[in-house]
Amino acid sequence: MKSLSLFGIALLLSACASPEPLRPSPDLPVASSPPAEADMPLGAGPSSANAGKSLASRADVQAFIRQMAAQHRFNAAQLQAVFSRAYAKPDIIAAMSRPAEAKPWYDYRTIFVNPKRIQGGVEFWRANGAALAQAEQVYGVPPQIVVAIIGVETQYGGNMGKYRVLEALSTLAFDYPRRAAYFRKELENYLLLTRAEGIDPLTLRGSYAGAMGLGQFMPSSFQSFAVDFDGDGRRDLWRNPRDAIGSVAHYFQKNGWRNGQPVAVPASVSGTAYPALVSRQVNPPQSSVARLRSQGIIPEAPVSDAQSAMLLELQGRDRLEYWLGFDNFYAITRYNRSLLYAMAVYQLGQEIRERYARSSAGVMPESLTRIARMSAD
Ligand SMILES: [Ca+2]
Repeated sequence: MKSLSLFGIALLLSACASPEPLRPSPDLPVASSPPAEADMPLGAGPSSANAGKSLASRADVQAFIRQMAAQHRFNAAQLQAVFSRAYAKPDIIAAMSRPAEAKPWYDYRTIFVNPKRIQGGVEFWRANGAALAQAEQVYGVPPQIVVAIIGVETQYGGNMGKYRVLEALSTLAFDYPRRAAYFRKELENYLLLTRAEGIDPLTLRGSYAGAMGLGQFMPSSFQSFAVDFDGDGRRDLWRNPRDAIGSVAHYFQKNGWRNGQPVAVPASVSGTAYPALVSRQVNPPQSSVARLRSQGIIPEAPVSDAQSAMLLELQGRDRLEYWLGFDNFYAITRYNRSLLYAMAVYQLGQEIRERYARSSAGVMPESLTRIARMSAD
């Protein structure tokens, strides 16, 4: 979920309805984004009645402030002062309401798995090797996954979002009825976390849905998974890559990542049974490699027959591609509920890993390099 300037297009998120994702974009495409403010009709959308008025002047915000004071002992006058300097942003409602554009895999892939983002990942890995190694040791999540997430989410911190988080969350909490309950809770968590971290809630910036920092954490995910990985007493996911790396790895550890297990492998298909077995929505793997094999679906790399697996069908430029996705593939979708997102993170990570190993001249044994290359192909 980041800004338009980067991609100029809205990407799809597979639109499945439930359950609530654990992290970022509720129904938001990753890397989708709001249009430039200049493009927006002034006063459009549900908040036009409140155009130009501060959030503090609204009865619904007043009720929210009273609730925060009662439930969490906030100082109502201080919150009042904060909201008197914040405004709803109608362009956020417009961006949320715009239907996600479905892109075929070959277009989606190009946006994330490209030379610039691969090279950026190698540089990020070099600059943060110690933190990545420590995260792998502590949480069992390999560097290439953490690096690829940060690369896909924010171009390694190059694009963490331009909206005041307070205004993004308030706009969606009070002017976007369809998701109001979700975003009110996120706003509540945001005020709690900024208080806990000693941060002025008016200062932080994020995506138009309120996702924050290098890994684009929603406030509730920040509360549950952000860690002070460098031990300086603060959880800073904006300017401290070490904290961001630890927090992304911690997120994966708590959301089903299985250390040492595969993510996905290419497969060949034959016969007539496989089309009905293709996973088109985000669900945990419900079959086994052995069962899929018996239906004519053959993994093209060594993998245990007992491994849980789902069959993926991706639209390549010239033909359909088939892959098996495993539990760790599903774990990536916990970060952003999209099969294409998970495959992009995986393939970007493999490319970064291979390039990093090659450029580190002999650091990685040839056999590992070969495996990385095989999985990336
Ligand atoms: Ca820290």
